[in-house]
Amino acid sequence: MKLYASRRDVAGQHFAIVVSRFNHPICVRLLDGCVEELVARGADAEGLHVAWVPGAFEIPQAARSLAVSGRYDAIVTLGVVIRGGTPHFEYVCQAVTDGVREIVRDTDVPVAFGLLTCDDVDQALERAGGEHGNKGIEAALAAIEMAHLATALRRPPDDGDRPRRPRTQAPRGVTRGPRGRGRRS
Ligand code: INI
Repeated sequence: MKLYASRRDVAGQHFAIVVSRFNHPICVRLLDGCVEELVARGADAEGLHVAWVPGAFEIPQAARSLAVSGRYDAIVTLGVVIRGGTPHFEYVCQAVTDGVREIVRDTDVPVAFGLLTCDDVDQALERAGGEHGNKGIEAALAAIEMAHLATALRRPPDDGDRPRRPRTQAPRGVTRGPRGRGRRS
């Protein structure tokens, strides 16, 4: 049996973080938790690249640009959406979720989903360093683990004489970079 080991140490990988400015005080807590975790696990603080965006809706656009640059082993997305009295909440949450999922599908670059979707500010604070932990830390850990796994899965071990299946084609508009990453053609 071949086991792809889970690794939670940073070993020379490069990470970018996209963080939303909307609900800024809570987003800063997520960002602090994320950066502290990456550094505690071996990342060079100077090597972490952080892109602020106005609101959560803008997260996928920035994350996609970073992913297709081919410079990062994983992207972390951080933001806070708080339910109001209109359906706006649902539209923003859906757009971010769909957008992040599409980046992963199109580029194969891991994107950790650190978006809080809460009914009120208290719920968000509880998940940004409060009694329910810090989702920025969880997103950092997911990014590290998936960066290792994605690298390992791009070069699976040779399993003897078992015939290889043809590689699936990249989606239209995306070509594989030298390290197997998605790049826009
Ligand atoms: N953006 C957020 O990140 N969180 C929110 O709670 C939020 N609410 O509630 O409106 C929010 N809206 C802004 C949105 O993300 C875009 O920045 C804006 O629509 C401009 O495109």
